[in-house]
Amino acid sequence: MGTRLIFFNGSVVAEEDVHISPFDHGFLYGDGIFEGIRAYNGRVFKLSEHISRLFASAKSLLLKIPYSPEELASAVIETVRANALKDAYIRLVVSRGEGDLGLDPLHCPNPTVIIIADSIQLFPESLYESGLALASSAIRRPAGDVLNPQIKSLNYLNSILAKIEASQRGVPEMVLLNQLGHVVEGTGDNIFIVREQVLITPPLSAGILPGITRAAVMELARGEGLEVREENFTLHDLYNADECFLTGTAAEVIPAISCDGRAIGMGKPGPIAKSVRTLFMHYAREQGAPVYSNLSWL
Ligand code: PXG
Repeated sequence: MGTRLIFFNGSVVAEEDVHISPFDHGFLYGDGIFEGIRAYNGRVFKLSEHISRLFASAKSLLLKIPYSPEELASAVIETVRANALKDAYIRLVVSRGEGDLGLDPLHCPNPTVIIIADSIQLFPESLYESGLALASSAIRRPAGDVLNPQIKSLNYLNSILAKIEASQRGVPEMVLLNQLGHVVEGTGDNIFIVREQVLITPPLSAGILPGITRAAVMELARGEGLEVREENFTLHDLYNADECFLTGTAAEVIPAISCDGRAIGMGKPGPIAKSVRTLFMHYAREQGAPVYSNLSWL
């Protein structure tokens, strides 16, 4: 892998030339926000949705992003182009910036903005065919009045604790519940179950990240005439579902075949999960903001 080119506070520079202060509050306190975005086939998927979600997270944290949404969208495209990528995983990070050794964000006048364009493989390829085994986590997602899961912040310790549990339980991914015992999401992905041909996913009010893949899947499934409901459900409902799958920018659409040792449905990827995955992968390749004005060489 050659040197990656990174957007860093307004210019695209070599990875080695990115210097972030030890006093950056993103590092000291996890004070900042991010987006994980993908480019497929020379197009950035759902770019304006990701930019909007970033600005919504920033608003809640009173973090002033020093660019307009349009400027930031162009910076994402410029970074992918600078790295000559067709398919990419893009990480856009805005931290509170350099301050002093105190929590107060008012002492951080200049947010740090970074865009990385690289690749990601969240789960091994074979799991997309065979499906994931899940386990339910003892770690609860924080309630909206503790740390709102709708804010995509740099504090991922809640998910990281669950990931540690995943490796100890010998499964690739965990399912988290909220404090009411409702299933909410995975460590970095949203969850759907299928029951009698109906897709069910937890509502935003359960305390989830409003996933952009989740929204795309809901729209695609409805376009195929499938019923999709946003409804709370429990582990019992998950164990007894006909099918289950997870969605996320990194995870894409991946079937799940068991949870806590209970087979879900037939214990193999179900027909709706498979067709939603196929629909999504086609859609992702065709949609999105073009990175290269002349797409003919692709
Ligand atoms: N829930 C959570 C908690 C997430 O972090 C999603 C759902 C899915 O949202 P999108 O918009 O991507 O469909 C996420 C996104 C990783 C990784 O390495 C995961 C995410 C972002 C970046 C990296 O697992 N999660």
